[in-house]
Amino acid sequence: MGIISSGFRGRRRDTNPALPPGQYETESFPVLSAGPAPDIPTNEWEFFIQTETGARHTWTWDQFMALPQQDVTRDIHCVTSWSKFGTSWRGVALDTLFESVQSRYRFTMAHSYGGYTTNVPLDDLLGGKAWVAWQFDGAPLERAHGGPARLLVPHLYFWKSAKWLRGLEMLAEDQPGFWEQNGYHMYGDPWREERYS
Ligand SMILES: Nc1nc2c(c(=O)[nH]1)N[C@H]1C(S)=C(S)[C@@H](COP(=O)(O)O)O[C@H]1N2
Ligand SMILES: [Mo]
Repeated sequence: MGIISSGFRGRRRDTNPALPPGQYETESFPVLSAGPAPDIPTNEWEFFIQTETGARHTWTWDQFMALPQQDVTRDIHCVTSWSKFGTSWRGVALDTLFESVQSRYRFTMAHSYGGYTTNVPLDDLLGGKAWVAWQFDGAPLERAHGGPARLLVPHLYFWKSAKWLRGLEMLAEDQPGFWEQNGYHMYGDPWREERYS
């Protein structure tokens, strides 16, 4: 009997190697927002990166759309335990946006329209690991999911992927954002189950 039950266990979803510990797979795309979704027309949208000198690099929507675009397909993992495999996005790599930015600071705070914040180390935004995404599944990103554009940092829990992204503030030291001040982990690696601190 033991052999049979361990055989069944081997086919359970939670042994799927693509599923981080404590997660289950969903095919739907839940909406999780701490407040109402702001309405940002693209002609009023602006993205900024602010450095220690006070320099503020800004991109209008048209300037942002003129940058090289990338199509990426990644699994995403929400701290509330759902994971969604193979989500498809189009957007601008943070590597591209940081090409014109000089900073010695190694940490960032992502700021959203509406006031949401979340902290991400600079190393986790560079090296092909993060995007400012404006398309999901071939269509403009729905407002509920962060449109016109959101941060996409798929290797960290999804609360780090700030919706309605407005800009990045460079920081000398790591500081907690909205959920991190409310008990979420400062880093949020789903493979180490860094859910809460
Ligand atoms: N601006 C903003 N970004 C946010 C949030 C939020 O409340 N406001 N929620 C975060 C959380 S907790 C998760 S799980 C994901 C949810 O993204 P989704 O609604 O597209 O699934 O967005 C993250 N980004
Ligand atoms: Mo979340």
